Amino acid sequence: MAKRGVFVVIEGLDRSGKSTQSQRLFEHLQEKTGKARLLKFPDRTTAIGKMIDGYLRSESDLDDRAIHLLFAANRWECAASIERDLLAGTSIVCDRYAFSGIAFSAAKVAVSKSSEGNEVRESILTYEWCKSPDTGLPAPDMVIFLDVTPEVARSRGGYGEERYEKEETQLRVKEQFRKIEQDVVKNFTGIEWWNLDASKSLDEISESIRNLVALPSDGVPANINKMWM
Ligand code: DGP
Repeated sequence: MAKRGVFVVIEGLDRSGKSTQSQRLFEHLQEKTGKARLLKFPDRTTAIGKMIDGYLRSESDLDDRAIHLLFAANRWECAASIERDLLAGTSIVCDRYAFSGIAFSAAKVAVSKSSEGNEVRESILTYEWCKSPDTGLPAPDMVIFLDVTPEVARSRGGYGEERYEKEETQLRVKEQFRKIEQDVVKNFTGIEWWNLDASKSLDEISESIRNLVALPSDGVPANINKMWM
């Protein structure tokens, strides 16, 4: 039987260079092993992905729970093929996964005014609620989080026009990623979590990622863990 492929997720805030690094790692694994697949979530090409795309561009408005479930469903659409490919020896590089799912939804706040006239921000969805729709998805072997400061993001041309691309939102999302990291490190021994400084040059980051990914490919466990189980 073919040795199982390695499953690597690249996570990070907007403007952290995730998509470039995912592409580079995919090309590296393809060259090294001949069997690699690049995935990106949200996958805007499916029927569910098109609804997500309309929401992100603010062309449609959806209930916060409904859109959260659509993002998760968009990952579930690929779950069986991820598992099949890994077992057939194909390595998978995934640009965002369930970790973005939790971070972006758990970071949502409702803003109201207190009786003194101060702005009050309250979470809309709890962390635990955000975790549950992705429970049971194939879990990656490692998550590489590209850490970028708002200053660096600004120097790269700032955020774009989409719904979450605002500095205040990104800072709250970053806090949620820290919480997820602690959760993974404490409760989920099957996943390695690495933080990389995304302010370095593209080549330096690619090299660090290649060095990290060389480790599990030598000894990937035969079974595939399930998210949060
Ligand atoms: P990208 O195509 O990588 O630029 O991602 C689009 C935006 O969607 C980005 O601001 C992050 C956000 N996002 C990605 N995955 C999820 C998810 O599962 N849930 C939520 N709420 N937002 C997500």
